[in-house]
Amino acid sequence: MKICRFQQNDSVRVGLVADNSTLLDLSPAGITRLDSILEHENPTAHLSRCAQEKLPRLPLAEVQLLAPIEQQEVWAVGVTYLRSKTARMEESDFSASAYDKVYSADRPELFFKSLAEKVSGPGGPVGIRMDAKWNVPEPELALVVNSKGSIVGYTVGNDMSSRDIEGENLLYLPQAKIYKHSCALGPWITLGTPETETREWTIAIEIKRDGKSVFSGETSVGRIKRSFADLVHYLTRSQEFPHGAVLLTGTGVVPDDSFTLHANDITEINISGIGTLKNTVAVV
Ligand code: DO4
Ligand code: MG
Repeated sequence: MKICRFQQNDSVRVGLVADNSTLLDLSPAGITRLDSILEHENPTAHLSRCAQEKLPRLPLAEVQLLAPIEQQEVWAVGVTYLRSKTARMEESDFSASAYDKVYSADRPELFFKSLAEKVSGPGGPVGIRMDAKWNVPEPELALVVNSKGSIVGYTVGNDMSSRDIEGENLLYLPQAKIYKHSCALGPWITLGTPETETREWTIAIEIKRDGKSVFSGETSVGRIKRSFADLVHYLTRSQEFPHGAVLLTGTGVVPDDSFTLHANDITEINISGIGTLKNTVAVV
């Protein structure tokens, strides 16, 4: 089951995605916020009951989808794929041993990424810093975690990053990773898939410039080195998330070192069990 946030006229509502072109507006069933589903003890059963009511059907093309997040903090883990470790070590002699060590250490690299209100949604901008020369998208599976620390769903994430700033000095990581429009999520949340099934999903990205493809790449969720339970365990250690959290699980697709994003490039990230998140690059 897939749930989304959308705007129609001036109101923000929650929808159940019925198929590739239609959603059911859940507001007549009393569901006006995602958290009423995400915090429910059985989100999919709750939603199935609500969906039995006669609900308005809306063409997806006629609504504005919003980032599927309300008040959750967004966090990210890094260096969870071998490809990411190798890319990071090549990017910086200075930091190479830190990336090498964190890939095999018990404790993962974990960093704060964004406040909910700063996240870009489907069709929104993703930023490249005006003081960076080497910028990339990072296509990542995002775990949707409720306030009890349970993984209740998944969405598509983009952990936009400035590789020259990150490579210059590890201590610049927050500047390389956290700036205006540096995080995008969407197009919706897929609920109720067990980790074993999610690990079969593929993550693909295509970047288009002036209508032509300039980069494409693909990986599999199954290549993430750590279990989801382990990642959430470290996220929630000595920490509370009263509104839940969204956790980006790291990138396994890194373009060649000669590639950098340009303003107006289009990024399209598809995760097979979820859908496609499309954004336009803007200099910030
Ligand atoms: O320390 C660098 C961050 C790596 C990252 O964001 C990733 O692997 O996805
Ligand atoms: Mg990342």
